[in-house]
Amino acid sequence: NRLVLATRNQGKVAEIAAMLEGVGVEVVTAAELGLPEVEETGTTFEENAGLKAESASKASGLAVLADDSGLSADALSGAPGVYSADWAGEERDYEAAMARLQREVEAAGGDRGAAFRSLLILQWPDGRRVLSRGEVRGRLVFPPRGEGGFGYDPCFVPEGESRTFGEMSAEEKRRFSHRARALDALRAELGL
Ligand code: ITT
Repeated sequence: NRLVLATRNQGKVAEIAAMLEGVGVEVVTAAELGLPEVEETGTTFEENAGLKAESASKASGLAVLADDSGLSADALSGAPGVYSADWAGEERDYEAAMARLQREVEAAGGDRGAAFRSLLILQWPDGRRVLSRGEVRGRLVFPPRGEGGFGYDPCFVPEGESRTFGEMSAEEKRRFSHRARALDALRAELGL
């Protein structure tokens, strides 16, 4: 009962593996299996999650779970969105990405509204797919705060909170997160 996490992002791996504890699947990662990296040429979360799911499925012959996600700023009409990882560049420099976000949001009038979104695709070896989405609204804070989580977590405060995702424990982030909501929706869909 193995499930491949079709991601190279260790932050996603940690969160998804923790959320799947007790579900009765053995989680293996794309890196552990030496699966090829995928070029994310899509322009939507759905397309990119589909590319990752298809590639890992073909290469492993196992059931796979892919996540495509990102942070969308209201002031920037949804950017960086699908391009959230691109903003961090090859070096995965999220301090630079958050500094750019602050500059662009301020230049665009300063609206701090934002949302994290996650799109999950579970794909079986026969090609069958189930797709689910999760979202959390909140606001951007600068300078970023906290060492927890990954990516843009230090500059995002979910609605109803005063701390950033970066200032929360993994368990606390999970109470709000787009990824937890998408995975809950997926489990509901599957009756798990
Ligand atoms: P894989 O494609 O291998 O899964 P990736 O990091 O490139 O890894 P994406 O293409 O989906 O993943 O890019 C999503 C980016 O959005 C990710 O790199 C983070 O910067 C950001 N992001 C998504 N979920 C996040 C979260 O829970 N906390 C902080 N940042 C997040």
